[in-house]
Amino acid sequence: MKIDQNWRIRDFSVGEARDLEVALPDFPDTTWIRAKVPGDIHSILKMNGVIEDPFYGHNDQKCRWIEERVWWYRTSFQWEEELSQGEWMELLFTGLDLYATIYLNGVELGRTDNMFRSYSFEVTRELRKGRNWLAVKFDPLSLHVKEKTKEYWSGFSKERIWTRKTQSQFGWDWGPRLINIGIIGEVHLKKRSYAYMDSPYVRTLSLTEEEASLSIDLEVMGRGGRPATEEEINGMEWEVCLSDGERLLSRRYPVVKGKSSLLFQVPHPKRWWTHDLGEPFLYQLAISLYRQGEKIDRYEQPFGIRTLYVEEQSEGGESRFTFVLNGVPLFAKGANWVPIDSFPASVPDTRYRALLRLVKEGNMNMLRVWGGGMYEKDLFYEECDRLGILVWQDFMFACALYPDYNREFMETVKEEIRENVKRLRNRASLALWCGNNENDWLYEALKSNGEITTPFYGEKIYHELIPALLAELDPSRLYWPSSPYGGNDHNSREEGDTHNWQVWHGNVEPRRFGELQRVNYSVEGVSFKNYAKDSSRFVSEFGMHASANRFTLKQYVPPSRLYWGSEEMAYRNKDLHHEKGILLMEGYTGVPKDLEQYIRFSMLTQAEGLKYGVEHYRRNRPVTSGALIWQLNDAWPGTSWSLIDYSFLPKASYYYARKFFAPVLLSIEHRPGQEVRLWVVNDRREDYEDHLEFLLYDFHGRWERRGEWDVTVPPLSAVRVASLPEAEVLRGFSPDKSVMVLRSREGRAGENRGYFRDQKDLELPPAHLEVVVDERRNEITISTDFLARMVMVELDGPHIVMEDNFFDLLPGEVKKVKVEGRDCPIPWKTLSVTAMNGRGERKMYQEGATGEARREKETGEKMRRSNEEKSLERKQ
Ligand code: BMA
Repeated sequence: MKIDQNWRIRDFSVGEARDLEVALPDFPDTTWIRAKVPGDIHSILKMNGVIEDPFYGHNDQKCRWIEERVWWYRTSFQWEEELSQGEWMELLFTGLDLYATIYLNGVELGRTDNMFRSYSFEVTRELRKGRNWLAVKFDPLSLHVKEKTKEYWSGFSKERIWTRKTQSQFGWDWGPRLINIGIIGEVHLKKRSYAYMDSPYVRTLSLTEEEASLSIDLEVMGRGGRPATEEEINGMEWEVCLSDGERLLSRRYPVVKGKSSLLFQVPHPKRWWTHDLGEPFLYQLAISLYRQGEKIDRYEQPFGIRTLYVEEQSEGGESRFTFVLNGVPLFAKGANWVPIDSFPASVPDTRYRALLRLVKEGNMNMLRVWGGGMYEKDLFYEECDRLGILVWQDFMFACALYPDYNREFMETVKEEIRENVKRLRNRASLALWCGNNENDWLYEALKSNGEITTPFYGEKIYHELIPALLAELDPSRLYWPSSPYGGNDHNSREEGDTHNWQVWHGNVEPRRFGELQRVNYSVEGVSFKNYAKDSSRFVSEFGMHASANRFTLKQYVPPSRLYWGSEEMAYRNKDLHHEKGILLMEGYTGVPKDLEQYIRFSMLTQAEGLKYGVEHYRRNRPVTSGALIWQLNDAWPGTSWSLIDYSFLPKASYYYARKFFAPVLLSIEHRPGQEVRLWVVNDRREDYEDHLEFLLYDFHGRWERRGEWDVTVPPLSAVRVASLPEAEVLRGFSPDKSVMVLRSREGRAGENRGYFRDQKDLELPPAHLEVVVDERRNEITISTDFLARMVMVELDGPHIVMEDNFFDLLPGEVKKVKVEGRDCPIPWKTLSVTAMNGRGERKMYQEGATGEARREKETGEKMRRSNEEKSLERKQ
């Protein structure tokens, strides 16, 4: 029975109420605020109009009082069951954030201190026939951490290290401090009968075309959460069923020991693949426990049959970090996942599904669940299994030293790890366990800089506790102590995984153990061109900022403060040293002068920068085997490294990612003055055969072909097709007025384009766009006279996804774009289509749903045109 109805909340100041009174059944609560469970206090208060939207303006600061209060939840429920012999009742909380005390009918059941754990209590005697009252009290965090040591290294906040909750809630470099409080998971009243099974562990031991062999580890538990006795298991049976929708395999096994390991054979198995390599096929697995013919417990979950390991050394003995799925060494393409919202417990499931759908559509095959967030909800892993997306799973420790000398802390951490490993280990998508985010790397670097003088607190967690627990609970996956890790220093490009923060943060790389960690804040120091020097084995973080979309900014920034350079815009950017972003743009687009330019310049720099990096990394396969962008999403409407903003409007970089992460990539490698190299990267399992052509266009439409090649590219490889001297490619074209085009003649792979110069040095002519809108087919057709750079289609709505956006149009090119409103009907009236070098657009509406044919006049010098566009025009 789920207890999710009639919850109410109320706050008190510390010491104001007597706990045992508030917990009593007859304590008056009818005037309390109605509450959603699961959920969180902020969202409940917002829903009830008590606080304004914390994301609007500086409202987050206005809600700081919430974390200083004592919050009570109360509900009552009816319970009428008769218990038979061998039966008992348990009350289960799957998520409490954070310091909670639980009362049933006025009796204190226990206290909690870890939001990453679930808590269950036997309540057989405390339950009453009829109405029962449940109350949960949450203390302010400060009560529990006030007296704790806070003098050693912990990024962003000192108190967070003592609290086992999402660390980024204390404020991070991409989000504000918003401390969640509340019943964040489900509450269940559960009947148990004689015994139950403790999280079965199922894995693929061996896999061939003919047969898969699964091992299933099972444990029977008795009342009180202790292993069942021999007497209790006497006469019990396991039943394992595996169904592929048509075929049902089923076997029964007697329970001979409390802990058993079964083998289960699957003839002609269908494999689970990532979506880019095959079908993520899932069987339905059901395991039941029988006692004297009667089913007493059941576990059910989709299950993917696959093998997966990380190859750390090539056959030739070179260091590698390559995920090998069903024998296929893959290139991991994806991003880092941060909590979906500052208030994740209140986010509807549909939002998770929508974001993960964008991940798949963005051609990503791996996500890293980053260690400053949370072990995600089951739904997240369920979707990753279903969609064929691998998960790099961090344990939740980030950018700090953790008090591993404290016994209570270590005990709760141990339980947290035990529980989450058991919860997630059967997921086909789960690829790797990682001890923490950046703790090993930054500890050593900051110690060498003299900023840290203490021992490496937390070391025992990642280097002793976790590996020992995993050896027992999940030996099937690689455990990687930290990210980045491996080599000299921990962020070494010669081994393991790396975070490339040379770009953006200006870190001077490479560095060795003991050396100073230096930064270079200059155009060259932070430039994305530095990616070209990076031969990492696996890059698990790299990225740069871009503005959120205009619609998102308008939703959350008060109109009077919506301009470039406003204090409010700066407030949205939580990173230190805002000049880094300016330097990055300065090198590529030039420094923005207004909001319009900031949106365009930052988005273009991010998109082109990530393209530059990812194409480089992919061309470097097999030495480099993974590129995970920092970061996929935003937990609030801020300015950050994200590809997709808080309104689920993709930035330019997301649309670029669809192309630069495509399984077959045609790539142009070029640095000014150097030869032009043409590549094909084939991440598929089959040969790629094609006829490629390489063309040069000037911005006004003249074009010439520079070469044609028949290519056969072996599976899982990067091949250089041609190297051409720059002068030979240019022949009569000017480098600041032309663009290279590499395309498949049959259209078998996405076309790629490359400029000879950075954006700021291009001589773009004023282009005129023609836009035809077909509302009935949700499609727009855009064409241009001259090269149109960064054509941006905007509509005033959340979660509008296009077939393509932020693209360049060649002179004379006509492009159709499908538009999808995934949350709302498409607000066509707000449509705007502009190019970076646009000199006005003409829109024509085909007969729309209204039945009217409309035609808009030439908009001419549009208000929204940026100064940049004007100055570019003047140059012509
Ligand atoms: C890495 C991440 C995060 C951070 C990001 C951007 O350090 O692990 O901690 O948000 O870089 O600075």
